[in-house]
Amino acid sequence: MLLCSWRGFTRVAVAFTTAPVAEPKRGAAARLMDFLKPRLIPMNRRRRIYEGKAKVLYEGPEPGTLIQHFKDDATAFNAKKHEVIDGKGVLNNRISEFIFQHLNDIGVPTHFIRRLNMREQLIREVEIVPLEVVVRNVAAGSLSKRLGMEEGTQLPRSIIEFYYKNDALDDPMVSEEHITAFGWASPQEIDDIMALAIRVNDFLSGLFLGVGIRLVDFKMECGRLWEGDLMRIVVADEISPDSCRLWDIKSNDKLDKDRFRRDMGGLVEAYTEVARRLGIMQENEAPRAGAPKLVQ
Ligand code: AIR
Ligand code: ASP
Repeated sequence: MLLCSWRGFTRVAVAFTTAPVAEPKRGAAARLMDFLKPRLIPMNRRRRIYEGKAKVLYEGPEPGTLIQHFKDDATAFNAKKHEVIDGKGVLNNRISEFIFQHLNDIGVPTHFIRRLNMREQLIREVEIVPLEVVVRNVAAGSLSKRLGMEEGTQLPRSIIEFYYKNDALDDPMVSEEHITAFGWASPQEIDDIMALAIRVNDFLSGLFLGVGIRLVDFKMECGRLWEGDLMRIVVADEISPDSCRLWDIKSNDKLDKDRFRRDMGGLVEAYTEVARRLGIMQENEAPRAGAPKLVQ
């Protein structure tokens, strides 16, 4: 939709510039082209749509778009633990961009359009399904706790779980029965969500395995994207070391948010390592002591 209207704009613009316009009044052509100029809207003038624990959503430049801004805030246990970790937002923006762009490229629909700058990306506005969809390949975290299974145990097959997004309730685990009975998603939508979750898991597992990382588990969120009267379920939010468990294949070193949850330290170094292995950060971009700071 958006891209179409942009293409439309481009066509209009070309028509204005190439048509043999008879002596336009001075300045008129320039004014007609005004909409093509990037407009810099100061942060404090933007309309804030939603502020979450690690991200802010602002109104986008076109109807149906939003700007997703990655903050440096790290929270765990539903914000009972909170810290600001310099540089985390920049890393998550880049890593999530990389993953969502690849998902788009292999035909997995997502809300992602493009990255705008070090902390922000342009996304399609969707209606978020109030579920956290967790896919697990290896036992860890809450599954290990709940079922008394040692962390690191390979699961017999990938397991999909649903949690109801509600901080006050600590995101309780729910079944398909709860989801359909309370109208959070329809049976057809649950099927679509599970199909997406399996494709994302296959893609991510391979991607990370290729760079020596085991995808233990991850969380994703889905949204309803409306295109006229048609609606489809797309992958939304972010996929980053904040929302995945990533272990080094050889050493089992944790390269994810468990470093923060478990007070292990070295979070930015771990996220930087993930970005470096994926080929996102150029060698000369690696944070160095005393180096100039990345854009805030
Ligand atoms: N997750 C769940 N809620 C928020 C996040 N980020 C992710 C965790 C982990 C997976 O979901 O980062 O990758 C499973 O989490 P848990 O705590 O249920 O074991
Ligand atoms: N992101 C959630 C929180 O901020 C849960 C977690 O990651 O542990 O509490």
